[in-house]
Amino acid sequence: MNILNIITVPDPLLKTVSVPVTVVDDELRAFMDDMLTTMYAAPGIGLAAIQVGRPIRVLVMDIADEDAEKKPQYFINPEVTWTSDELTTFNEGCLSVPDQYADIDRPAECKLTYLDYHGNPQNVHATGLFATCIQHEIDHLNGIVFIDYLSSLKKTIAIRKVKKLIKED
Ligand code: GNR
Ligand code: NI
Repeated sequence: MNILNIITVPDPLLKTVSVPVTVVDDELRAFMDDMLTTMYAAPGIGLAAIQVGRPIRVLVMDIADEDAEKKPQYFINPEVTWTSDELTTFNEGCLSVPDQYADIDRPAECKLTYLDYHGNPQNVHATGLFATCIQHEIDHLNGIVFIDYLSSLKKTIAIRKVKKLIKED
């Protein structure tokens, strides 16, 4: 299990449109396990492969309560097949935009197809925090970070704060 380096804005890699996975093998599973270890260590509730510099359509998530049992979830090549008209607002954060938060509107529910840890096709109807988080992660696969939804002024301020934070480390 390795903790990988999480890249932060304004790293141009975060704008990459990630490519679909063609083979689900032990190498990919080992990488997804490292992603999960990295996410738990951060700590975060989701992580897309591009956030650790690898442009493939893979994400991991665990939205279980901190004190509850861990519930790791792996999504390979996720595709949104339906979104609700109803929106919901969530105060989002991102490991690639450390310490910055903003209210973001997204469809309250969505359905998706994906491949699981073993490469088997699955589908799921996501609601609540699951729906918000998976849409945030799928945005990463498409080169989108939540601050892209903010005004250019708010986005510039957020990036400046992250740069300052990184420099002080
Ligand atoms: O840890 C995270 N928390 C979070 C909170 C609200 C909405 C989305 C997220 S995902 C984020 C981890 C991350 O950056 N994933 O890409
Ligand atoms: Ni994020």
